[in-house]
Amino acid sequence: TPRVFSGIKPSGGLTLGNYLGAIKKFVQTQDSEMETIYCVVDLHAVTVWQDPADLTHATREVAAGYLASGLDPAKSILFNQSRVSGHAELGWLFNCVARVGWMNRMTQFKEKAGKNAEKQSLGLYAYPSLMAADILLYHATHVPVGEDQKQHVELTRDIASKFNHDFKAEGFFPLPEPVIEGPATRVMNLRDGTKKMSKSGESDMERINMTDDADKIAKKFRKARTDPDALPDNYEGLKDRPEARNLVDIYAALSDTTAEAVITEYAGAGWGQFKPALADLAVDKLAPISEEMARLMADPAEIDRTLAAGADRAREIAEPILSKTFDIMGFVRG
Ligand code: AQP
Repeated sequence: TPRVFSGIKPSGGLTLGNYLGAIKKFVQTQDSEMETIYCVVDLHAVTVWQDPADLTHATREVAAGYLASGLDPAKSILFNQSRVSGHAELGWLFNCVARVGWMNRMTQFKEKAGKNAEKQSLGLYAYPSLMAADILLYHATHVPVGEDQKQHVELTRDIASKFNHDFKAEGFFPLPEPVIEGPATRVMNLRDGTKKMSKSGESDMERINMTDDADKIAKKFRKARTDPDALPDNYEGLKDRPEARNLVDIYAALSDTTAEAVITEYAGAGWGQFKPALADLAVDKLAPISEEMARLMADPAEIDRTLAAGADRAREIAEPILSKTFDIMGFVRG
């Protein structure tokens, strides 16, 4: 059966990018035929410094974000990565399958490391190999992600096929497909339309957090960078206007329509009209979720129980696959 795996790092508060690019799609997928496994990938978060108390808080907050957005632990498996030791174990085996040259081509590492590659953790560099383990530990076939993760899913396919080939285990690891659909596969930074919106971006004004209140959301959209022109009458007209296009894409994703339909509705509108409409829409969609997140966060023990129960179910799927992997490679385990 097709199986879906995806995850979110607890490296800060959830953003509108995480919501539209990931969580919203995860929730839609849980009602399909596919088996769905969603993870709070805490082992990935520590590839950059995390204050321990912040990691604890963010782990629960990401879990609360999933649940408040409609993820149902009865339909999907929801857990945090570090509770299932198979991720780290398979991650190590994949470090020995993946090549240094492959890692050198990963654009996310280059973007995150900037000129300071030498000072980054070894974990940040090897991150895509652990991500491959996250997916393949469950023999997942579909990986819903934002555009920024496409290259890592492609690397996962490379690792799977090299493993299958090297160990003469054709077909053992499936070659998973990235699922990148809809109008908000890459939500951009509100202050610079050429950069993606990130949890850990420098300024809070560049992102909408899922926990922002109505005033903050309105203020951030009001101050969002745009150009002086009105909205064009077709989507093509936004081609060289990254900030404007981003706001239109966000509007489309929030209202479950296409960017073309939004343009048709707002053709010729100025920002004084469009931005408040966008802010109202965002508040409308996010307020019930952030209220529910706050309610869930008031009982951290309950969140922890949900994650523990999900981890038990995840382990049941992972253990035979990991065990078979060790066998294929010739490890003595009996
Ligand atoms: N701006 C975005 N637009 C669309 N999708 C996005 N995602 C993240 N940002 C956007 C998607 O959210 C999922 C979880 O991402 P992640 O938290 O594991 O890692 P990330 O992509 O590195 O997210 P951030 O917010 O940028 O975190 P930091 O700043 O800590 O590195 C993925 O499916 C991702 O595509």
